[in-house]
Amino acid sequence: TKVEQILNAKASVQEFIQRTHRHFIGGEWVPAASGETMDDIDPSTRGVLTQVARGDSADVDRAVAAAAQAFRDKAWRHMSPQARGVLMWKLADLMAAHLEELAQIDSLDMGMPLRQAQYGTVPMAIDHMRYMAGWATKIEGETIPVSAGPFFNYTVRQPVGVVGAIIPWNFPLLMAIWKLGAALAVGCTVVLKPAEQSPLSVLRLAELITEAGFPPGVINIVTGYGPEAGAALVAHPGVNKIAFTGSTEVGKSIMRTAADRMARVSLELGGKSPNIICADANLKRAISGSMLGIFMNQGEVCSAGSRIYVAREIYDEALEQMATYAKNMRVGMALDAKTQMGPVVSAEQYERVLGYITKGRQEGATVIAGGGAMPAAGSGFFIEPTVFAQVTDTMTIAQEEIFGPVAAVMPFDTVDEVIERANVSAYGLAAGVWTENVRTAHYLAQNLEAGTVWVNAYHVYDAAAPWGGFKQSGLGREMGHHALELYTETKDVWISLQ
Ligand code: TXE
Repeated sequence: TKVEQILNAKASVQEFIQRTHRHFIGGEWVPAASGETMDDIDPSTRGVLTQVARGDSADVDRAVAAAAQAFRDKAWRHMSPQARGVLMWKLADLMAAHLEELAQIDSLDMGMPLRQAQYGTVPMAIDHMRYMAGWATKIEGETIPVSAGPFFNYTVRQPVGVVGAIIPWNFPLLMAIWKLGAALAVGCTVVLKPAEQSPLSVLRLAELITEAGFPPGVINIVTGYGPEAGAALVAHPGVNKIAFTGSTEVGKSIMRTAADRMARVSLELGGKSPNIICADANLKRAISGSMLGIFMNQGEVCSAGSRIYVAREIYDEALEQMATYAKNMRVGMALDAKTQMGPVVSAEQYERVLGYITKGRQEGATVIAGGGAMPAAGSGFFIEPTVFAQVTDTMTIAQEEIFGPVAAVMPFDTVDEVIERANVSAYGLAAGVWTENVRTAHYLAQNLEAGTVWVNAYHVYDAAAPWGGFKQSGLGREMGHHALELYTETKDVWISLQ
């Protein structure tokens, strides 16, 4: 079955995947200093797709040195903002020319349904690169009318330096571009560590980076495990800023390590996002939107709407429609164009999600759809789209991030009550609201503790709109012009006029 799924890929993808994969450092492809490699698994089949270099601190040292040198080198430092923007746009064009290939690689590597990769996430990555390319020429300072005396006072915004970017496996290419876009626009250089589960699209991106003509060392990629390559990057004194997307637990440890040298940190962490369906909602839209909210990308989305609160008067009807929706989803091989939901990413994630389903049952919730593994879909890590009813706020499945296709559905009585229950969570990434009443919509949007609130929609994103979490969902905002703040230092200059 391993061979079957790869054989469905484009010839160029098959050829790429079967190559020897190395680190990309200083514009060169180099093996791990230790000579070690690690297996990369296809979650749709559990077969080994290929091997990639297993990096450690020796490789990170080399990559940071290359990035530091590129940061000082005039090829990058003196490149005009416009030329930087043109290079970024060129990279976006190359990504667009290879869109289908990049989509297939992510799909094979982490189980994302091909149609989602091809029409959703890869196009979003291209849009993001183009949006950020436009910012390269617009990193402006201010002139400030100071009262301290006859001075001319102005600010300049300078790149923070070498960025260590660590990304997760759920949207491999897109997460890489979210970090690279803003960092390159302002003139930083980057060492990027992709997740060990899904490093391939980023390695293909490195080839396009070379083709676009970026100076060597501006972007470096070290593959490897989190506690080895990732931790070495976080601890490296040459890294000025760490941009991380991943679990809250690792995010906290990164912040602790970074504190020692005051490295800049931005964090995009977990969530347990509430999605609230009011009695006056357009139920048809609310159900399909909410099911997309939890099942998109197998629920492996930081902003998954995993706590669904439904007004009590429509609770039973909503449950019935959710169950029907979940049971009708096409779960299958990621690369199959008909697949709506693929496998979860790894054996570890598979066990973790199934463990939460068992826990939900044990704690007294009722499964109304799915509820277990799905071997019928294939030999990979397939889990049924699962909906739990009779969930209470204190149950584990209502509190912890499952990061899988599992919805916890709870009734509510009043808007103020649901706000309080929604906000009890330690997380605060996103929230959904379904109502036809404009006052209710604004009232909920104002009062929910979340970095993003969607009204009568879920999972909509745009390069221009800021993204990030309240509370333990993170620190800082990616996307939009807000992201530029994460990669610049503001310098204030005083010129005496006498
Ligand atoms: O995340 P990790 P995992 C959540 C989700 C999931 C859980 C575990 O709930 O079930 O986290 O997933 C690197 N120093 N999210 O274990 O470990 C790692 O190599 C430096 C939510 O995959 O946080 C990878 O590149 N780096 C999330 C990245 O961190 C380290 C997306 C993320 O892996 C490291 C992913 C260390 N000590 C998981 N340890 C979201 N916000 O979307 C690991 N890494």
